[in-house]
Amino acid sequence: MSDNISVSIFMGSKSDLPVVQAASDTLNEFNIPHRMYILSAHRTPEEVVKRVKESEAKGAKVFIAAAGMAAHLAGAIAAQTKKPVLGIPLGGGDLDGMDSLLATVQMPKGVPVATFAIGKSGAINAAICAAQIIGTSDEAMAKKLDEYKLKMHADVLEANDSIQ
Ligand code: RP5
Repeated sequence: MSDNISVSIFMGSKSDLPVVQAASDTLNEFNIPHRMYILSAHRTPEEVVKRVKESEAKGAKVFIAAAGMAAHLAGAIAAQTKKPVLGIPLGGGDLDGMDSLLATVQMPKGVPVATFAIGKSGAINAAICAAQIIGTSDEAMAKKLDEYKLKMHADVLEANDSIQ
């Protein structure tokens, strides 16, 4: 049995899972092998480094990192890898995600984190973006993305028809 993965998802706390699950569900829609880690840049920094290296050894091409509050997880991962890192800022703290948005997006030059919307929409978009990155060199994935877009288009038109 191969336990190769294409994407690794990290989240800072178990409390993040209800939102981050949407990223995993979306990767599953595209049949993208992945695994999830609950590890914190602040509470378990050494374990984060170890699992980034483990993910790369398992073939991860893209990292997704979700955290709330002082959200340093995506940046801490980006410091350890040359693979693209997609950051999802999470709400839930007293500042409703504005804290994690700024902490995730404001990376110093040389260490990019591609930052998505706060919360579930960001989690879904990060997964779609991971599919798009994979799709740049994988024709079958590019085709699945075409189908995804066509379905989204058809769903909106159907909703529009349903209220006429
Ligand atoms: C962040 O702090 C986590 O990503 C989470 O969003 C937030 C709160 O964590 P818990 O106190 O719920 O574990 O590091």
